[in-house]
Amino acid sequence: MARPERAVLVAVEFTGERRRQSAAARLAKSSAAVVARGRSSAGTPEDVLDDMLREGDDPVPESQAAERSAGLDFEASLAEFQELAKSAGAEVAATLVQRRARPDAATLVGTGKIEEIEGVVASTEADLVLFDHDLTPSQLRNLEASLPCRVIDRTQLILDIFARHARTREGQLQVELAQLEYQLPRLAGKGKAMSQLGGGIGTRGPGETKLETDRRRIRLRIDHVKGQLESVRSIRRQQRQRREAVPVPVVALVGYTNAGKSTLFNALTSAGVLESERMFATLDPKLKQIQLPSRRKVLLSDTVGFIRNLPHTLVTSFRATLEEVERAEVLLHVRDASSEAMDEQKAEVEKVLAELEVSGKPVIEVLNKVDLLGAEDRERLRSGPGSVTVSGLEGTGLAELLGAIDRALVIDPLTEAEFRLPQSEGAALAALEAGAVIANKRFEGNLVYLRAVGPASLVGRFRRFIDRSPA
Ligand SMILES: Nc1nc2c(ncn2[C@@H]2O[C@H](COP(=O)(O)OP(=O)(O)OP(=O)(O)O)[C@@H](O)[C@H]2O)c(=O)[nH]1
Ligand SMILES: [Mg+2]
Repeated sequence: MARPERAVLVAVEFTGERRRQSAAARLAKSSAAVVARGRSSAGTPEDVLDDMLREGDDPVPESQAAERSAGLDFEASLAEFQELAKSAGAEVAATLVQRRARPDAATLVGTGKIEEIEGVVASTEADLVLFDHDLTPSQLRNLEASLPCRVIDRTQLILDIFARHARTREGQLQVELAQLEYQLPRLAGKGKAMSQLGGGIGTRGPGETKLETDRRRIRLRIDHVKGQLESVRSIRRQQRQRREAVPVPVVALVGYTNAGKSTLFNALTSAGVLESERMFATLDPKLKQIQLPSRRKVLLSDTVGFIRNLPHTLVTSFRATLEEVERAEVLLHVRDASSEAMDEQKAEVEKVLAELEVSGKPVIEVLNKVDLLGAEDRERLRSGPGSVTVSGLEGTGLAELLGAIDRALVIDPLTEAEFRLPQSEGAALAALEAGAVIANKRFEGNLVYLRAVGPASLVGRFRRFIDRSPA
């Protein structure tokens, strides 16, 4: 096996951005105030935000607790970045941190930091430098010019992990499309260099540079991939229509990457979906039918995990993969209850759900990995309303979770009816027994009496056998 690539990680924290973020959070909390102030000064919320930041050096001094929690957030995101790098197959040679008020427009980090990175790259013989931040095309170009190895930003890193994990044709095409669209504006620097090197007269049209042919090639490829995606999707739409001929509600597992969605999916279905300690193990949606305690059937859908600062291009390219989320009747928000960044992760997931415009759907919070918690923490979580505590790994709390799904499903509600059918109606009897919970079954002559609690659609299908005679 080839030696894993050695990477120098560069994490950046812009204290100015943090202040801006916390000001934005305060704004969001008092949206009424935003509207009022925004109107009076005829400004957008952005203007108001700028006002708030201009008001003084530190308009609202951060309390010590907030400082600490910001520090904790940074620690957690640093650990997450290292996990991302490992998930991409890199070996972490060193991790550098840069804190400054705001990004350098030309190189993101300062000149001194670049020299430091260069030194560390040389001494560790690293193959690449990973930035935990997005780089503009010109920042990428400038950094590549001053560093002796490849430079990769956060979006590219996540795209790379996605590329490793895409299994279906559609998933692979979506990743390729996102990669091409990422590359297009970043061709400039390399293209220019190449256009000076190559001078192939006659190989291109008059006045056309290498850069332009590269761009054209990428655009052509983008069109080609889009066309292929369209045909893959139309096949999937047909499959779905066939499936929807017998409508079964979809219950989608959503959550932060590594929260344990696939493990829970497998525990609920024993389907053998890949579980992995690597991030973004699941890229392609998996669907499997399960039966709830009420005997109603639902399709459980495992989906791609979300992450902090999920690149926007990915949200749009993966919209199709998240179609199951959009169609779902109920969402299971799987959360890693053992993570220190639990609340931050929840906020990130809710942000993506809002982008997918599915915030209105019923959500069951599934607090997973409780096996890793002490008795006290477990007790504290248990008392929370609207949530279920489980361990996907140990298979605890699953019955409770299935019951909660049953209660949350509003389509095809449960109804109860007394039936009286001839014993010769074997098919009807079998269908009721398979799809409903049966009680008080007794035989009288060639008749069967029973009480069934089941989905309205099933009970309605056999309403001709409902016993309306007084008991
Ligand atoms: N201790 C413990 N570990 C768990 C539990 N559930 C999942 N894990 C572990 O957490 C890691 C991630 O689990 P996955 O099921 O792959 O997580 P996922 O949410 O599907 O992740 P992505 O597909 O990458 O978004 C694996 O190492 C699992 O073994 C649990 O209940 N308890
Ligand atoms: Mg998964």
